[in-house]
Amino acid sequence: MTDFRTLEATDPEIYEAITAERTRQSNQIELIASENFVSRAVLEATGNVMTNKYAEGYPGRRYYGGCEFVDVAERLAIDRAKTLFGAEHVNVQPHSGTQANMAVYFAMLEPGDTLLGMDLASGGHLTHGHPLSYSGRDFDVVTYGVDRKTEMIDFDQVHQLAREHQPKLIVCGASAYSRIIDFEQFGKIAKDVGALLMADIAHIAGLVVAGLHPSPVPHCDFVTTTTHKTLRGPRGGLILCRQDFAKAIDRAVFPGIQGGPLMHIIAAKAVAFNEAAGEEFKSYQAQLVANASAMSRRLASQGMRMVSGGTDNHLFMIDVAASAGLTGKVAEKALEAAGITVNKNTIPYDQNPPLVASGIRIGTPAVTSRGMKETEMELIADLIEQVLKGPEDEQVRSEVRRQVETLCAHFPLYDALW
Ligand code: DSN
Repeated sequence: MTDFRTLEATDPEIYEAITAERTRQSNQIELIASENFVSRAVLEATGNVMTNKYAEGYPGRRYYGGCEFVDVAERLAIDRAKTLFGAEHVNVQPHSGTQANMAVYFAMLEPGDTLLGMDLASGGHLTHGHPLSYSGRDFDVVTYGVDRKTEMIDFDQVHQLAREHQPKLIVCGASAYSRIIDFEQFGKIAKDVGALLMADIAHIAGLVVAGLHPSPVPHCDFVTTTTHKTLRGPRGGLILCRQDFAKAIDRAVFPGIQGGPLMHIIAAKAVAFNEAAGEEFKSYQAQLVANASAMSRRLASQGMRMVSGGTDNHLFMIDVAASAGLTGKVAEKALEAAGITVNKNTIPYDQNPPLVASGIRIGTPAVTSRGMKETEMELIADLIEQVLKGPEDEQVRSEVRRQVETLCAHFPLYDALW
């Protein structure tokens, strides 16, 4: 029987965990480049009765009755995403970025086909062919990296590898790369070797929508993204493709790799796409780029080594080994203890394994969503510098923690909701 008591009454343990997580998000500085804080409207749309509905299939072609209203939500999500990205075809059902990438591979590749992707240590993603991911298990993977000196994509290397290995699919896009990605150049290489081209813009989707990063859409056969990073929607994935591939992609998502779509999440994606079409979203994206630039410049001026020398987008990487004689693991822990959340990250040509790493990755989508600007970025940079210079110093940690809490109190988060 349906229990209409509140979550607090029915499951105090989970209620407590959620409340504690809200407090954690409110009281710390969130600098994980792939995280963000959604709007109240997106949050509301993620928790609604559409979670009850089975809707295998696509709008107007479902395997279940009673889909008229979820059809409205999915059609809105599709139409809004098409307009937002200027895409010919859109599939809004992937549960995550990993599933979005899997669907493209499932649609286009056979086991043993060659895939050319960016390697993880240089800033790529697990699903771009890493041996521990499905993408590295089923395909013959060749990887490109970055130039040792500039730490930027080396297009001569990409072209040479593409000519030599004749991949069926080239994957561009990254998870830890702070520079503009030249999708046009990738498009030329793919054309030259007769390869399909997929861009994974999970990190930069918001910048692309706002015109702050060149769009991959005119140059790629497929574009995948998550919806929860700079795009500021619910957790989930999205595929854009040329009309020629529409059927293959839709079939690959369902019934290929997924069953029933998460209709409440699709409704929330539609809300986020609507928000992303507005002018306010453009200024938000401009501010988050300005914030990343301000924070990285301040840290560089304090002697920190930035991978590739800086940033063009929402994130940057600090080489903490060269800058402070630390590992990424130690830096991440010390900053966390001081109320600043980042993630350790391998840097190009890293000597340390991923769980230790020589770098930390820093991004500004979440702090910008709270309303912070350049002045706060410089203050945060100073706090980071203090912690990295005294990672074990309890006094430094507690003083930084105090300043973090004061700063957070000036930029409240979801306070009106609970
Ligand atoms: N977890 C995402 C990121 O942090 O970039 C990638 O899957």
